[in-house]
Amino acid sequence: MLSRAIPSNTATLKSAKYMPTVLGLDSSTQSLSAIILDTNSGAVVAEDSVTFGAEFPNYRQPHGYDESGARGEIHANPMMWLEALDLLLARMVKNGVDFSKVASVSGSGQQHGSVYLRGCFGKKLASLNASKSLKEQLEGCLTRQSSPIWMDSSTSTECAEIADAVGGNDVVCAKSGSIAVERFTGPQIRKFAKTDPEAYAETGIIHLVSSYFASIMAGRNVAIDHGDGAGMNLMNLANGDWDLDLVNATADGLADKLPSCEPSATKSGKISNYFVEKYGFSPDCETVIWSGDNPCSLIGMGAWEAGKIVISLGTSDTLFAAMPEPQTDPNGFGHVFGNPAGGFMSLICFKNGSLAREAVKEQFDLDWSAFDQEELAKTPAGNGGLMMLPFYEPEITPRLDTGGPVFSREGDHCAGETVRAVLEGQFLNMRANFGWLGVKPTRISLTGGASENDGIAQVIANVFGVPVDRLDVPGSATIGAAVRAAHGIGGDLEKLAGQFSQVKEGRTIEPEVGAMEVYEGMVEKFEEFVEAQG
Ligand code: ADP
Ligand code: XUL
Repeated sequence: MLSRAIPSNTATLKSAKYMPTVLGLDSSTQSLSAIILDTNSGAVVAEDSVTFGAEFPNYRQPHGYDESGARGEIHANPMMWLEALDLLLARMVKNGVDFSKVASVSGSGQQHGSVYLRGCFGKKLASLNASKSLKEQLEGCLTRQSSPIWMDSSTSTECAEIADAVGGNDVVCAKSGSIAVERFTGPQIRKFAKTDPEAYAETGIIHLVSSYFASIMAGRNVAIDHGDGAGMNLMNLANGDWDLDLVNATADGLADKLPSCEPSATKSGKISNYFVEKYGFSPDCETVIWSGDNPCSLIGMGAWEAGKIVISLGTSDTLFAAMPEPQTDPNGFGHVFGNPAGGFMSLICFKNGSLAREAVKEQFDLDWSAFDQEELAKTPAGNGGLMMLPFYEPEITPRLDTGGPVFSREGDHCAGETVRAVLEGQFLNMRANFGWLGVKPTRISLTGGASENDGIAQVIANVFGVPVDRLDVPGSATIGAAVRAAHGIGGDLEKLAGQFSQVKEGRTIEPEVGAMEVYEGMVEKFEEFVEAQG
């Protein structure tokens, strides 16, 4: 059984001196972003972002990852991420950003992705030379040249093996908060250990995307936090530490290759001298361990206490909320992660998020404004009975590979119908899969790149039948990372949320009465449609 064991960092909170300017970094699927917040005035001091596909065409990964691998393998290049970090910070300095004022830095990483490094990684980090690049100096540390990321679905065999070894998926779920899941790090590690045992044996430490970056910022190996650690099928939620049954069922010798697991507000020491010398950070700048993008978003949306439901429309779409009591999804699709403020959060991930919407946008050669203002607007709520299973890629929730989108009616569907069908399919699917949280939302907070789109926000408001609030600044994971940097050195979360997690005036979308009724009647039909394909 799960218990309420994951602690917050209240000791640090009371003792630390409050410092005003903080930096949040966010290494997401497609980009690396930075935001500097002044926690005295509530101002956003600076923001910048590097998009992997556009800025590093030499890696030939237009969306930031390589999907040419066999049977659902999707990997990214951990050296591209380092090039992005050097580029981003250098560009910010060139644009006049003064990093010497930053008192603390933390970050957010796409969840589940893993980086495999030699034992010398920690030593290398401690002696980085500011006149060389991170890539030049750290490339030799990799024992695996690429990192499996959250989109990878190639480990069904390993999931079954891990579950069998510990007594079934019920046991995996009760211990870790999720059944064994293809994209989670444990099954990915097992596959690596099986397919390349020599490289696995040479691996001294395995980091998540979050702890990899956090280690680089701190100049030493640092911990994985409870938010991101819970996405590995390796951490025991009841005590916030590695679960040795799961670890031993995953791969031989794994316990010695994992960093420690700590509360999210843990400080990880002063910033590495590399960043002091190269980008002008103060040698007194503190670092705070990083978390996953969804736990960071929970903080950035001011939703760390139970009551708010957040929908994030990024590369994946996710629905999450702080949990009053930890409970797991009986269907095995949803997850329980550590809440960076202490306790737990739920998370449901839908793989067919922005990339499915982009596929429709590209199919009809639209821009985002035409997508909703022209095409969506042409069709009525309910699309005249036309439904779509919007699973352009094999879906995670529900676990279903339909080999592409499936319409409930055959024939040619025009742009307006297809735009509406993909959106209604996505949000009816969300509605059909969030019941296990036991929360009846009265409002929804919306974030992520696509939350800017009024038409998409309107469909969500109508499908869920509640108002949808959008924040002043769209990058909630990046803000959450910066807020966590402040929290780690004693900042007050309530005050920070008051400053940075406010709904922008005029940005709330109210549900439309007629449309709400149409969707109320469609949820069951949609569920039957899914069932018929399963
Ligand atoms: P991630 O953090 O996963 O990289 P983001 O939250 O930054 O993703 O969102 C990026 C996505 O947002 C892009 O892939 C794009 O499809 C989508 N997006 C950006 N602007 C719009 C818009 N106006 N309407 C719909 N989608 C948009
Ligand atoms: C969550 C998930 C994705 C990634 C990338 O479980 O797989 O949301 O965190 O954003």
